[in-house]
Amino acid sequence: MTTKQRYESAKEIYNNIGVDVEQALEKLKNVSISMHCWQGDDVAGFEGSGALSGGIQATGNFMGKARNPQELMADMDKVFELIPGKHRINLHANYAIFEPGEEVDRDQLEPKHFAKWVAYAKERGLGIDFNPTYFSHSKADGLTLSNADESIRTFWINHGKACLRISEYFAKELGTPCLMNIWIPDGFKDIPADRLSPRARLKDSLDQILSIGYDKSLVNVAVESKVFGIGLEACTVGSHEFYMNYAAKNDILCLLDNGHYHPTEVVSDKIPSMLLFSEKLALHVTRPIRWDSDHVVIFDDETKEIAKEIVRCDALDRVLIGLDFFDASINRISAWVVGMRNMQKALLYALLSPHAKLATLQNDKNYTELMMLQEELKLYPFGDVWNYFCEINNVPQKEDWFAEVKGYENTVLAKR
Ligand code: RNT
Ligand code: ZN
Repeated sequence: MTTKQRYESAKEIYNNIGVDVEQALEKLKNVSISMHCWQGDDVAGFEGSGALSGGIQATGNFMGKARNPQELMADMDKVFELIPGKHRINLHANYAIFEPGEEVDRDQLEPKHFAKWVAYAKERGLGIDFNPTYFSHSKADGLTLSNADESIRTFWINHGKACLRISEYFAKELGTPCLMNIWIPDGFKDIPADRLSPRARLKDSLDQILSIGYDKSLVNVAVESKVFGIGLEACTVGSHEFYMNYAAKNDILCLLDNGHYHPTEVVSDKIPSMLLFSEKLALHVTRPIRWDSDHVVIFDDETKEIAKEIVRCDALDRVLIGLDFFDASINRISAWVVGMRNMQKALLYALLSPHAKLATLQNDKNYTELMMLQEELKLYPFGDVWNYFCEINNVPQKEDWFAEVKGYENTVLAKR
């Protein structure tokens, strides 16, 4: 049977439970996922500053990591060839591209230092999202925006302001709003004596950054909380309560990273609550194994549940989906492709669920049938619809994309 024939048969099976498969494919085609640049080089960036700091870690030493902008861009191109749809790229400030002699510190960054990224994105019709980089820097040993040393705190406030201007530049150049997400590693290894003052300083620093004024139709500012980091186990200044309140009061976005909560706490459950109170929500989809390990996103239960909540809340245009993982132990391009395709698969899986029917069962307290149907749905011919989606979007189906990655590994990565 051809892919198309399998699809037609699957479509009929889904139609029988009231799912409009064509509409699902149409919706999926229009979802752009923000692909994080930092999977390509283990969060190294182009400053040559050395070790990754801030309590995050990439482990492994697989061959062929991107060492410069050209290599990173070429690797990203390879990924985009292998995933259906049109997407976005997510850059960190430490991926600025300087002309020789043009190097500046992070508080002095300007749009021109990202002109090459804009050219890259324009040529390919991609949007850009952005992140100030508050780690891997001599002034970022433990505390940045919450530092008691005013000169260090001011340096980081200025970095935030510079990044807001750069985010506006991206949005204007590319004609699509830029998400600027603030995550800082600030915290304490051991029991602090004062949890209030660092948080008060962080609050003031954010106020100062936002005070420069920016066009809200161009830039969505988000704040990303965290429960702990390596070396910052006892207290995180930018905690969930801190940022959820800050975002609500200042009408900016919360970004939920599903590696940043207690191990049995799930982001999927938070999505509907957040959407009741905010117009937009941002996500970092990742896979934490026992801690915020940033493993590659797979097609697992929580990824599916996150996708289901987005779809059920009819919020595909309100939830800004980005990925956040960095695995250096396997082919980095394969890692990207697996993660991107899995996020799309999870969305398709959610779009192929008869939500109204299931909700009726819940409302009627028909929990027996609800459980039965939710379980049976798991074996519906989802893969046949996915393969057809790949076919009509001109990308390889099933595992066929891997030969491309292997070829690239042999001809390009192995020579680095
Ligand atoms: C760290 C946060 C943050 C980073 C990136 C590199 O725990 O998840 O989003 O992963 O900014
Ligand atoms: Zn994150």
